[in-house]
Amino acid sequence: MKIGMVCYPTYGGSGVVATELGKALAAEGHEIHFIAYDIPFRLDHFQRNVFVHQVRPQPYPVFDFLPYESALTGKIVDVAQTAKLDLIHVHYAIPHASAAVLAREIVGRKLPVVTTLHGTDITLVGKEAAYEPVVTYAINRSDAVTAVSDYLRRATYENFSINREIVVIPNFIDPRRFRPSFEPGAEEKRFERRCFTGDDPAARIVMHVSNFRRVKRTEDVFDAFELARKRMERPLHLVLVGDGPERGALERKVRKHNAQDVVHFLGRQEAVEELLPRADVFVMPSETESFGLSALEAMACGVPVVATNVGGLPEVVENGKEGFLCDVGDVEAMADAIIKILDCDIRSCGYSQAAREKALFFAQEKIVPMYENLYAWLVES
Ligand code: GMT
Repeated sequence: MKIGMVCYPTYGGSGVVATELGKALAAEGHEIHFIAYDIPFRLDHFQRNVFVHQVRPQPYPVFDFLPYESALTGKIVDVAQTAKLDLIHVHYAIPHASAAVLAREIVGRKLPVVTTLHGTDITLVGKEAAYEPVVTYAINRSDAVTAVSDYLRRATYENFSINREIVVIPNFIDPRRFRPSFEPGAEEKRFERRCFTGDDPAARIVMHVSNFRRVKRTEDVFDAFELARKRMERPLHLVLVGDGPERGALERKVRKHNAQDVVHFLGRQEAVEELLPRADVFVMPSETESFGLSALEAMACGVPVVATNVGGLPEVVENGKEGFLCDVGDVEAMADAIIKILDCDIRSCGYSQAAREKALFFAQEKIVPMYENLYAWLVES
């Protein structure tokens, strides 16, 4: 099949899912055409059957704002005609879904549009009065709509006037790429951790990966870490991966608490699968999270998760099994959960094993065929 994959190329879960899905489908022999304003950030190697088409809105003196949606629509039309696309799959409703629906009208032939809802396109920004009618229209006029969790599916029906079916296809990981590094012995993990912890074998690492938007509540990561650090005998380090609007404020807070020696800001990193296995616990204190892909990636690396009891996170993490779920903002409970996880022996600890086993339910080879079946049904029907 020839598939147009429309996504954000930035550091964020929807772009990651689109890119990993495109790569997996290309490996199966499908021809994948990514359409985005830049190279998707996880598309870091050449791969057969993968093509990239950049959207470049042209400036003009009357434009205060560049008409990105028109440029995107034009690009989808162009790629659909040139590459003879069978189907368009858009990730994140705004503005991708409406652009694809309009492109389908312009192309004027059968060209099914699949829209995958990811999170704030429904739960935050999509609900804004300025966008809501367009999001509703685009969802209702897509040929198929998927949501990454049952929570997001329900939230879409609650917040929009939707008159069609929404199918849940959860996010996925490649279990061969995201895997624990501490099996069979703990030595390797200890060695890999040294760049953060020095030579102390008792030291432990708390990790957080995000795009540092307000919704991620990154200050809570530090507050929970500090509380846990003060109560624990062993040295504790916090490794923060990613960048975004809240990073500056957090850096200032870390300096104010004089914690620079134990808090490591790595900034944006491509190969998170090399970092996650070095962690002992992953913290995701988000205000809302439709799924929590980075928590799943951590779990696949055998890292237990402390997260908030919101959105789709309970569909990924079962409280007390693969980690703990706490109320939003309850940093005391998060610190208790961090301590509970770190106090148990890393090899015999059930949390790590449970985390890896749960992540295997979301293995690429189980989830990607769900999209393939949906595509085949749309193209053949
Ligand atoms: O919706 C967003 O905030 C953006 C989006 C992204 O591109 O990062 O994140 C969402 O999609 C991810 C992939 O499906 C999910 O794992 C995240 O939970 C979700 N983010 C939120 O709901 C805040």
